[in-house]
Amino acid sequence: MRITDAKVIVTSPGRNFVTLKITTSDGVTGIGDATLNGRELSVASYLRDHVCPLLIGRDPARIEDTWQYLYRGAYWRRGPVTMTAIAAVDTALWDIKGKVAGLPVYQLLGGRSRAGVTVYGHANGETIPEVLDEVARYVDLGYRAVRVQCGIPGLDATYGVSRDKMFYEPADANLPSEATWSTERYLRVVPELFAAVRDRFGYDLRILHDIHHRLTPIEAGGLGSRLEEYAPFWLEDPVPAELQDGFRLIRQHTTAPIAVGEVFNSIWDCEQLIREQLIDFIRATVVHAGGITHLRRIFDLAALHHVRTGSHGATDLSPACMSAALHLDIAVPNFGIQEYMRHTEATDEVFPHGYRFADGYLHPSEEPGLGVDIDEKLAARYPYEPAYLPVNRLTDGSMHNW
Ligand code: GCO
Ligand code: MG
Repeated sequence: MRITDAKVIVTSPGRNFVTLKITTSDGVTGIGDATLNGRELSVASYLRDHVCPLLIGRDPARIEDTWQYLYRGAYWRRGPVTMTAIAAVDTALWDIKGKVAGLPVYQLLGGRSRAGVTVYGHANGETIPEVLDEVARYVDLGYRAVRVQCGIPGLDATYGVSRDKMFYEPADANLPSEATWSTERYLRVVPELFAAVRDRFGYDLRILHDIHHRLTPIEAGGLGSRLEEYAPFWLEDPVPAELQDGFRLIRQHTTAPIAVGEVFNSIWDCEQLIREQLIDFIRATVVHAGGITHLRRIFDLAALHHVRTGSHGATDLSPACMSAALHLDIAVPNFGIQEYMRHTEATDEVFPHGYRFADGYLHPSEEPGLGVDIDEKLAARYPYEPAYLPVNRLTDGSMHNW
């Protein structure tokens, strides 16, 4: 069997998605997510212009060899564009392997390690009472874990808060919108938010929070120590993670569990964080971290160092990524939790999939392969629309991390 076609599909059913579809000489097809939010067309071009031509005629069964060929063979290693493109190929090839074997991919990864994949939802609101109502909505839906994000008085917009509660979408403009940030104001609100959530929902619910790269290590250590009494399940991306040594400082000041890695694209981005046990959860995911093959390698390194998984699962990761993530989540020994931001109906229609939510768990599809497809006719009805994530400035106008 040979690869006879590799096609890049760009579609925007409410938001942009890039998908790679590989077809073999036996007519088996596989798909992989290639979406890089705000930089979608760069991956589409990388695939179309530099990867698809190399795939034609290759044996689709040789997943590891193809991964190495695209990684080593590019000479220029790593980076989000390259690794997202490699991920798309890798994911599509696993899909094909599963279909050829007649097995869901998780069976090829060693089989089930648990009954279901515990997921968390993203409860948000302008005010603390609004957030509490959203948490209640998730609890009613059966969620066992909820991430809480609240507006900051005096700031007109902040990460994680939106009008479209269930379908949070940060890429909101055709040129980056500008938000204002104040660490002082933020640090006053978060402990109040945690106190209110614990007060209303008690301690059985797992509570998470995303700091979204906004603090310095010492600020994060201080916030973590103030939140310890509310037993956070994790604090996410407390600081930008280029400086991995900075996490030692956070560790010296708090036992609040730390989750990092949604912007990581290779094992080398988290090798020190994992080896020195500076984090508790690794948030890398299939689409941005080199596919199932490479993410499994990251998860295995993490398992040796008491680090659990907590993969990114925002709306900008398509159902093709979510499907693949769930096969890994159900199989690996050190699974922690999976983010699950629901997609809109339009997105779900373009990507018919077999995973389902029940009782706070997501369950991977039992169909052979990954159990996800793309409806190309429908996809063609939604042309690409430029959309960017916002940028952030301090109150004096200096650029800050968004
Ligand atoms: C999350 C993330 C997202 C990102 C988005 C960027 O934890 O869900 O932080 O909301 O901002 O995926 O494209
Ligand atoms: Mg995040």
